[in-house]
Amino acid sequence: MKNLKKSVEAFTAFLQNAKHSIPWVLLLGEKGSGKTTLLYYLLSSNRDKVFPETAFNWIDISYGTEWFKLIDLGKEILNDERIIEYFLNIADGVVYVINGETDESLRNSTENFHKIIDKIPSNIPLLTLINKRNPERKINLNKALSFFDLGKISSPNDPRSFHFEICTILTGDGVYRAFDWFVSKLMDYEAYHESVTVHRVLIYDVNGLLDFDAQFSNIINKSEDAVLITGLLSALNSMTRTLFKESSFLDVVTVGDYSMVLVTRKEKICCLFVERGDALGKAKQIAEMILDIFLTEGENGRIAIENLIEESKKDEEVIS
Ligand SMILES: Nc1nc2c(ncn2[C@@H]2O[C@H](COP(=O)(O)OP(=O)(O)OP(=O)(O)O)[C@@H](O)[C@H]2O)c(=O)[nH]1
Ligand SMILES: [Mg+2]
Repeated sequence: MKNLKKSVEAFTAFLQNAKHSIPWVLLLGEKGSGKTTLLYYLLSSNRDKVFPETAFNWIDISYGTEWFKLIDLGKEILNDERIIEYFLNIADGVVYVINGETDESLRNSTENFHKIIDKIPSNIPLLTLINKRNPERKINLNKALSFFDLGKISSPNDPRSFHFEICTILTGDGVYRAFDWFVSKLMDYEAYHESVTVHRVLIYDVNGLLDFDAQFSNIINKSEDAVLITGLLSALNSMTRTLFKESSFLDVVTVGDYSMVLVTRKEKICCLFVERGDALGKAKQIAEMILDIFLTEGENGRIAIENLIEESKKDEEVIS
């Protein structure tokens, strides 16, 4: 029991601190409304319609060219309000599945929905699926919406991005229409645009002499380290060229938590120290832009280079 408590604590601490490289989406809705069916439908629309009973699904879903993580808490876990609140705090979006099988189930489901709506942060998108409206029990959206108190969902003082869709998850009817909206909202968040955190920039010539050094954090913070790394990279580069003939250059070296991204032009090599897992294509673009500045302005370009790196932390538009 003690061990279990410990591992739960460790897991929740991990969740709290985990970096969301893709958005995390929490599935909510009363038991039997169709959450797990939805998860499996998104995972593969051709799958057998029999789902394993699990307490907790935590699965990366690809949607077109985008990815998000879907968190499906089984019915036992969903009974615990504290757990739901906890997951609402770390979610980047919520999908609420309403059981719309009959008018009565729709009424019950919307009651539960209204109980929790205040706890769903208004700065994340909310998709509400009114499920199980099989063709023989069609309902129009206006009628379905009359069960909801829209003023509680979004108000001028506390607006939120929300969308309703009537669907039959079992056959997929309506699911893509709903997720086209939802995924585009999820991806609007700047955090999921590629960002690169540069810790240090070194520019050296092919002979291994250090020309430029700018530091943005305190990893490898001694100047002699920069000279040492420059020498090492230069040696590795000339070895690469000897081994693989003429124009081969190193481009990425990953050590520990950091990656060194190298770009070469006109006898100069720019090395960026970035976070492991950062978008490497973008890091290379930044390195090329830095080299452009350095080759035209030399040391006078330092401020332009520093501005470029600040921008790359938050805004992909600068680079693309
Ligand atoms: N008729 C109909 N049945 C559906 C539809 N979607 C799901 N179901 C059925 O509803 C039942 C419950 O679906 P689940 O996906 O397990 O529901 P859940 O929300 O994950 O339930 P818990 O995990 O118990 O909270 C299953 O038998 C599904 O086949 C639908 O669109 N139409
Ligand atoms: Mg389920």
